[in-house]
Amino acid sequence: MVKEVDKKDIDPKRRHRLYKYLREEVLPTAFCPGCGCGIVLNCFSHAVDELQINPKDIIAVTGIGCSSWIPSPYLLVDTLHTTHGRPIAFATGVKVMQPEKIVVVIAGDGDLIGIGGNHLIHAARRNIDLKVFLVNNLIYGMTGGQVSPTTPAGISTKTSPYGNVEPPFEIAELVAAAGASYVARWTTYHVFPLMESMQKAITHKGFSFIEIRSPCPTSYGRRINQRRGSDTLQEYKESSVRIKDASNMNPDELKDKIIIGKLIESEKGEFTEKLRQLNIKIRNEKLGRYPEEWSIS
Ligand SMILES: Cc1ncc(C[n+]2csc(CCOP(=O)(O)OP(=O)(O)O)c2C)c(N)n1
Ligand SMILES: [Mg+2]
Repeated sequence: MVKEVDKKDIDPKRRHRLYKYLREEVLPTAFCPGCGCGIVLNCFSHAVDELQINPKDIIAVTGIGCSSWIPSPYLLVDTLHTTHGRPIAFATGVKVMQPEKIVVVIAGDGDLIGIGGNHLIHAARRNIDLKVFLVNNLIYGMTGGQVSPTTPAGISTKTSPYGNVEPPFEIAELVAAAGASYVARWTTYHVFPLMESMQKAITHKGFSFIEIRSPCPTSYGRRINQRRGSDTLQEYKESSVRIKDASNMNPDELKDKIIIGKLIESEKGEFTEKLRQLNIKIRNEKLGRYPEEWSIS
């Protein structure tokens, strides 16, 4: 039998440095064996640690789904566990009221692209400074495996038992086209590039979006003969193509490939910044009507 170690007995100097970003009282995580959510949590914690960010400066917003558990309850930052499909709407409100905070959204494909798809594309269009990490496991994982907007055509799921007849969204391309200023796609196999991309997203000013392809052996993998998370990681290893190599390949060669890397990185006006500038302009133009102490700079 493994002896339980009382956490109070551990020498603080020997404790892993990432513990300070995690809510220890709820560890270990509730994720299934082979789930990619733990890898995303690990990469995000490393990214924050590498950037030496004070966790108090982060507000993490999430919806409903297995991937929504990554920030809430596991991250030791201020978290807002909202309703299914609504994290970007809540995060927009948070960012408008607290523009100095790093506002992060971590949620799933069902949440951000299915029910929440409208919020996603409009937030990208506004280029609001949110850091959105989409955990794309190609399925509604938490609710038992219903078809999602990223489920590939032909796949049999709970709600498409004879095969999915819908084509999936190429979500990173869609978000880039909608106006986001940083967009990348990685998988949970590519942990170091993913971590560096998260650092980039965190420091970039504007709507930053990373599609993270992530295994769900429980609700999706078993449908495609990937019963272990490592089977899916093997697929990511074999099927991923760097974006610069993909540009020299034809559509047949790119069939069933995962194109990884940075799709877009550009500088353009950010929503809350523009809003603030406008507020200053209007308030100062009308200053005569207000007491001096109300003026803002
Ligand atoms: C308004 C509403 N509709 C449906 C649900 C049921 N529901 C909870 S999680 C979920 C899907 C989660 O899928 P995804 O966002 O991809 O997250 P995953 O579990 O795959 O990480 C659904 C449909 C809900 N909670 N609220
Ligand atoms: Mg999902």
